[in-house]
Amino acid sequence: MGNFFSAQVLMNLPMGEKAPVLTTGAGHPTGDKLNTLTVGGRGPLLVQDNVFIDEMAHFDRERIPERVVHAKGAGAFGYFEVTHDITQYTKAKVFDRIGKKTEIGVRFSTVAGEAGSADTVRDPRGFAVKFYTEEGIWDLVGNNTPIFFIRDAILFPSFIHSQKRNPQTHLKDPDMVWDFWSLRPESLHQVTLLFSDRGIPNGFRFMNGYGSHTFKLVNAKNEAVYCKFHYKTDQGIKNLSVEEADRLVVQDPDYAIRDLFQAIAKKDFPSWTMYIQVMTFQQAEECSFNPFDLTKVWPHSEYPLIPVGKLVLNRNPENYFAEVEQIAFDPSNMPPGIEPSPDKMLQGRLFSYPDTHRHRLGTNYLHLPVNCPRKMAAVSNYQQDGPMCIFSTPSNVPNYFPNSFTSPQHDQKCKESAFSISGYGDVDRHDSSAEDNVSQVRVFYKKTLNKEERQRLCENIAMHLKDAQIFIQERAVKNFREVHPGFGNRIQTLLDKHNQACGKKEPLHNYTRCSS
Ligand code: HDE
Repeated sequence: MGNFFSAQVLMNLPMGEKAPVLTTGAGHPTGDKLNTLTVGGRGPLLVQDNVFIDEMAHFDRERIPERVVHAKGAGAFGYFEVTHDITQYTKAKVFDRIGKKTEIGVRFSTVAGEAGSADTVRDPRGFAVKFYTEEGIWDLVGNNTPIFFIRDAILFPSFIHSQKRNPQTHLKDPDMVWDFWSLRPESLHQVTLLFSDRGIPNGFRFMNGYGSHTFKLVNAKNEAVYCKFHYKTDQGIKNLSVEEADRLVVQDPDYAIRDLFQAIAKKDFPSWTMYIQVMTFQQAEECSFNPFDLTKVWPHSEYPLIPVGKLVLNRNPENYFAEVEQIAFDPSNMPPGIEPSPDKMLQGRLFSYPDTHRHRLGTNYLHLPVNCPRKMAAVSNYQQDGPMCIFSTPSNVPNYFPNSFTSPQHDQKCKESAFSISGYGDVDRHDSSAEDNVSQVRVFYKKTLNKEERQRLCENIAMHLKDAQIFIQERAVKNFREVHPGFGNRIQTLLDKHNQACGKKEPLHNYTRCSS
């Protein structure tokens, strides 16, 4: 690639070494970068001032669309090292021997806020991992929670609309948030987790990560099992209290980015231990709940955690825009041996991520260095052209397939595993809303949380729900009572206090309530 001066080169210049000559984007050495070319000292600019035009035209185009969700984030790089043998489950070469190391890129993020928002707010955290494997890129694009608000991808755009800004007032609107959540009780599990202590992680180093979805692993004998990926922080879990988080929103809205960058700069490299859970196809058939339902976890008592390896982050980005703003994760990037399950949310994401990258970064986004497979997985196919095309088929190879000449050939060994869908039933828009939405939430509320954590959970919910209209509060409390009467009653008691104190609240919108 060209003789680009990356910060690396400049930073490594020995003291006293002559700095490079300043150039235009086209490489012309520049004589004067402090004054525009004018007629006399007071005269007008000349359009032939290429130094000015080159600089200003590029400046006008510096911003690309921010991510529609997960806009605020931090990135770092490092490696994944295999510590345990799981080749009985998967032929994926990233796992093929203990001690094997694979370069990784990770981006942490909040979900609902814009790129300039604070990163200490109550919000799930993105935990996206890019493995530059010898069989191409593997993107495991998860969150810091093993579940999600919804179980059908078609609801996602509306879900996100309800969490972001009101289209008229441009304000966050508790009515929108709680109207959507209370109308979709499958959100109860993730909402309860979100308002627990883990809803405000202390930065990105002290939280776990999850692939969240159910995936499929296929071994060398083409035998398949279902699996879930977990990465547990080796730094231990640490959360921010509501008070600390509120203070940081004002005093240090980039707290989490700073914490990660400074830790790595000080060589205090954060790491996570990767585990998988495994479920056979037989177990999936007999499972008491839908094992592909993203609002549910697989109980560790029934599907124990199996250790796999370590993720270590030991390099900060050289340039944030080039390596973090432009890194593009795509759940459909899976090497042979790792495949999607029928999880409706994962299926929806297989389309959406490459689609959004083509919009945000252009059709050749995989040519960008941070997204490009490494040399050992050199791309060889018949794709060509498109804006910002950096690689294309060599001139001595046809640009079509099949052909009669020496050219890239497919390899049957890399085919996806075949599976039968006979037991799946008819093609229909199957309504999943009535599936069990409460039993795993009840376990979390009654068994996982202790008394103090339950009290803080109810206070956190009431502090947010209090700003929604009464009829929405009532519907939400009814759902929490379904989980556990004490859960709903405790929230209602807290709401009564707030409602008495501040009386009826005027909605931030002028929607007319429907009769049903
Ligand atoms: Fe995302 N999500 N998502 N998401 N998501 C995006 O892709 C989407 C979901 C997650 O640091 C977008 O590049 C759909 C679950 C992370 O660059 C977009 C659905 C989980 C990131 C998108 C979901 C995630 C994204 C927007 C419902 C956890 C940031 C910008 C089916 C398992 C990755 C982008 C990064 C980003 C679509 C739900 C995690 C629009 C359609 C569930 C960590 O493509």
